[in-house]
Amino acid sequence: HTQGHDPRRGVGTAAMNRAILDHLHFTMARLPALASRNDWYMALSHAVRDRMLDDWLASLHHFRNKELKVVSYLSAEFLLGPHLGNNLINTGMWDAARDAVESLGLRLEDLLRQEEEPGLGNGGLGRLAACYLDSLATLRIPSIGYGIRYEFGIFDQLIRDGWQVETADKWLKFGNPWEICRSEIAYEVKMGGHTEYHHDADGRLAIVWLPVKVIKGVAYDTPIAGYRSRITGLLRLWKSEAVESFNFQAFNAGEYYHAVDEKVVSESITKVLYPNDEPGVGKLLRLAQQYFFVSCSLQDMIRVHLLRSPRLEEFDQTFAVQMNDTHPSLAVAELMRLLVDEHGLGWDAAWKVTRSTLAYTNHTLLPEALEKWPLQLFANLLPRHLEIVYEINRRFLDEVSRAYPGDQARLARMSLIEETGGKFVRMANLASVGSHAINGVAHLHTELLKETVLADFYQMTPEKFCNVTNGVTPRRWVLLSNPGLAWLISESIGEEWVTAPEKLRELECFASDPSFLSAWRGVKDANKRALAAAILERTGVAVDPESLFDIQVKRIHEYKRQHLNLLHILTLYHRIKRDPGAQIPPRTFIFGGKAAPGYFMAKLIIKLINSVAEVVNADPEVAGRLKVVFFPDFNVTNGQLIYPAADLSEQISTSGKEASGTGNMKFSLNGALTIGTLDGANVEIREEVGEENFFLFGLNATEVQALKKSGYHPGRFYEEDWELREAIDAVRSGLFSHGDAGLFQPLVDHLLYDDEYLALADYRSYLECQERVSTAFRQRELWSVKSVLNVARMGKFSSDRSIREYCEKIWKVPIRPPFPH
Ligand code: 26V
Repeated sequence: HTQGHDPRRGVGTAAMNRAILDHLHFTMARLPALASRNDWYMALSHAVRDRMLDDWLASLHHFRNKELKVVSYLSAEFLLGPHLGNNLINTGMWDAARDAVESLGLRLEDLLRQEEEPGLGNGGLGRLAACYLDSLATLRIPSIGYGIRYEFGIFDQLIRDGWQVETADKWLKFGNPWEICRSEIAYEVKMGGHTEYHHDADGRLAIVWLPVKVIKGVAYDTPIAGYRSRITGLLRLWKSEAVESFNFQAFNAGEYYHAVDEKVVSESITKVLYPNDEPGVGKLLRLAQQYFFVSCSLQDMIRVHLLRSPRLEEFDQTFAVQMNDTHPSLAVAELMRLLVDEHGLGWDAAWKVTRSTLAYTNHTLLPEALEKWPLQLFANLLPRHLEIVYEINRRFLDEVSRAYPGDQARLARMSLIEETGGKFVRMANLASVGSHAINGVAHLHTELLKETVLADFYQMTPEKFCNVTNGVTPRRWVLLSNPGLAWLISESIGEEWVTAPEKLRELECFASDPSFLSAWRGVKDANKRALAAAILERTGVAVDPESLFDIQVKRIHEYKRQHLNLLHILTLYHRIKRDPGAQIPPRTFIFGGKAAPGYFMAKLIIKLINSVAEVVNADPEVAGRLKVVFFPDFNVTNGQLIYPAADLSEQISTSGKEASGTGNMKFSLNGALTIGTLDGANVEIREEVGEENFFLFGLNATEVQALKKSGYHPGRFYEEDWELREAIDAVRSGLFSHGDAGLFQPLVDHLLYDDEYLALADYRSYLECQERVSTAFRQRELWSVKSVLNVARMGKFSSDRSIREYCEKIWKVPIRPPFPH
């Protein structure tokens, strides 16, 4: 390219300054004197986007290159977080943009803050997809992320009187400079109706699906910059619209308004993201969302494939398709339908190519989280797909009976259709049967998957199973969010760690260098002061940056045990009140996370956190020693502020319940020490950082199973541990609810009489472990050494490593050498 000569491509300060002013004028139609902060943000973002286009267009061209297999990541969620800062980092334009913005009398920080983050995901699963897009582009692998362009992403969380209140996330309100609407890339998606069988002129059977409704999906493309890789990935999100035939020439007003109603229905498909961790069964609109985006994506892939080759039997050489959980698992039936019904392939040829194209990642073992759709609902929306599912099932169960003659129970368990008490389509079974590879997201999770929910499938086809432990991108989660730490690391060992994080090991020898350790601590302290300022601004609570920042941020769920954390806080509170001389280093407990709107217990836990905070923070007897904060609206943007400021990372789920966790990795990469159970990726983090640098407590997964089997009685733990009793009784007494003893009764009863997640069983072990934390934190120098060693040994958890493993084990995509710098 002609960078440097062509002012539209120049990345120097002067060229950027010019470009921003040009966009303010030609794109935003604003005079500088009258421009709002959003106008400047938009102008800057357009200037940055312009400079991503050469690489992007070159990268898109790769889709036509027969030699290159394209990775297609199908996900109902992409929790991207703000683009601007990340794009400046990855493209290397940060300094020029900052200087250009300053030359205009503005501050880059302010413009970065202006961006509304695209919160198109619930939590870990959606954020993982976003980290993987970053790594795919960084590793120069041609890739497309396919998903849904929700008009409203995950709700914004407000806290009113200690309760969570949800408000609509109007992220598109001021425009989105990062997306390009490709009106000409659009597909029709049928829904409802019935099927008919006809014989054509040659006597061949033709299957016709006569839908009651047809919806159009339009592509919205967003460029995903790789880190200095000159490759820009594609995120293609589908928006639903009414089809062209939308009838404006209706005969009468009634029909006209009916046509308008139809348009509203069509557009409603991609209106809103569902909170996926809400208990309760299938909503029709959610099934429609899943089918809609899967169908658009597969039609798009087939179009791309046909540009390369007319032979659809070779589709698996063009695309490796990863299904992110079961949300896109309709891909199994839809690809069969497209190949057989629309493109005339025989069943066997279609099945062969379907299986070798698709792969399935499982993200949870919780039985209530395994998707299944009521058969009638499925039949009504997708009549043709149900026939296909039946045919897949018939052939599959034949195989099962051949492999296990007479084993009726096994047949019933493996069937794609559940028939015990109400009929359902089991999406995990569909995904498993239709894939050549099935993976879990951490070593322990994969082992448990093979032993529990997918045991029958593992026994029949063990070769399909593998593990790919999750990872996070060090670009967003260190370089962008923790520039102080990134700078200190690069000063010491060079910059290669950003794409070769195993190099972080070289930090180990700095762990004995007092001046390095004090600089390290200086970075942490500055990050803590920044978080303290944000806490004061958003909650009115003043916290001491010198205190131990003990942080638990993640979705609120009983299995994650925020209430166990609370029991520790209550115990410390009582200990200090009983013995004001108690040697307990000052702590600030910080919580953050959203509860699914319909999940009563999770919302009650938020209320309890806020109620405990109210009492503890106002009590002069613990002033300067304990503070409790609920940081509202935990999202990617807030995470970037919070992870770098943590001393202690809370990863305290019941062992065997958290598939992997990825927040655990973000904390540790930013120098926090972990207190955690042997669950998910914690196990591997502890292996890497060393057991002496990890605070372990609690039952392991085997012990959890054994205790449950032998009959767990939480009441006994309550009876036998007076400090636990004191903590629970305080909640029960109304101390935290202005005397209203009933308010937290459901939570207390749940703990005493059920306690599905064994909080009471792990209480004592957790407390003892927290005492070890307190002791360790008093030796600040030693704490910093452990912090450095944590970061030095976290290289494994870069999402680049995860993506390389997917390439090798599942996608069969060659790993390209790093881009020469
Ligand atoms: C769904 C549901 C639905 C019913 C109520 C309970 C419940 C709980 C959780 C979920 C989410 C399942 C899928 C998911 O988000 N899994 C997360 O995936 C992350 C990325 O692999 C992983 O780090 C988290 O441990 C895992 O929970």
